[in-house]
Amino acid sequence: MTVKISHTADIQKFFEQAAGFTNDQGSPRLKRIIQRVLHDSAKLIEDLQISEDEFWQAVDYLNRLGGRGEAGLLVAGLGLEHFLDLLQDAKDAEAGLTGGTPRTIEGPLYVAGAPLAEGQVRMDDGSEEGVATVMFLEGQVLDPNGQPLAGATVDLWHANTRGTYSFFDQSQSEYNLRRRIVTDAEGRYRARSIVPSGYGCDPQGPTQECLDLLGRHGQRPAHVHFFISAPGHRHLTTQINLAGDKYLWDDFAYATRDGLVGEVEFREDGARGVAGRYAELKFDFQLQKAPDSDAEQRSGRPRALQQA
Ligand code: MBD
Ligand code: FE
Repeated sequence: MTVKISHTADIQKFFEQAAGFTNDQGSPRLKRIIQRVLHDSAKLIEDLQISEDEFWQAVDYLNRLGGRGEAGLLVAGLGLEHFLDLLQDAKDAEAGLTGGTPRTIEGPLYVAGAPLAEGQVRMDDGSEEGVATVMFLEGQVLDPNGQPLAGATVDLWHANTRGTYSFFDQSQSEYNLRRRIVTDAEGRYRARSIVPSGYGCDPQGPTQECLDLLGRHGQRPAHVHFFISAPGHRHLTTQINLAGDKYLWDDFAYATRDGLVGEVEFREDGARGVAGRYAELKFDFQLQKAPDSDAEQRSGRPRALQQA
């Protein structure tokens, strides 16, 4: 027989008190959320008969997760960040806000304030020359009618050949493989960079520890992240995931979507002034009209900012 008490009036009143319902300070919104977290946690403890050992292991896990700065990684790996996209897609469909390039998750590795360039830029610091394949990444930003958007901001970031990101990988130079490009008169952005490798969770970290217990890997396909914005248009957070990658449709973070697969073409014709093999990746983005000015901005998610 399983004893259950979380539904009783006494316990509910107790958690309401713990969530601050009986005082008039603080945040009514947070009180409501915390009361729900407490109630749902108690119900889960009862329903799954969580042992004390399991409970305290979970508390310790959260300490270790935060200590390693991996909370954003875990929510991506458990599909919750992708769920937020699916929920927003459903809200958009209901509101008739459709069309344009699909959104997909930002992930936990953006850094604000990357160097700003007009039209074109080189993104890599040359430190992987001879190891990396040079990649020319270019395309147009288009409005809902397919007309080019001049003056749009393309804020892009990606990993190096080892699948790691500058700032989080302190061995890389500041803002390596991170740039903001303002589109030219034809709505074009052009970047010379390197072909990225896929990301893998730290095998020693708490996220991978959880994934191991779920029988899952922690790998992402090679990809490039984008924030695209333009006055009067809806902010777009998306990624290009690279065709041919083993993990393209087996992404631990569930970011790959139809319409977001990039075909890298490899060439060896000297046409770009690069000796030997290089890559081309062409990708256009189409924005929606912003329903209001808030929609022009990215979310208020707390993000890293490189200190000079
Ligand atoms: C990444 O590079 C990434 O894009 C996501 C979503 C999670 C972890 C690493
Ligand atoms: Fe990434």
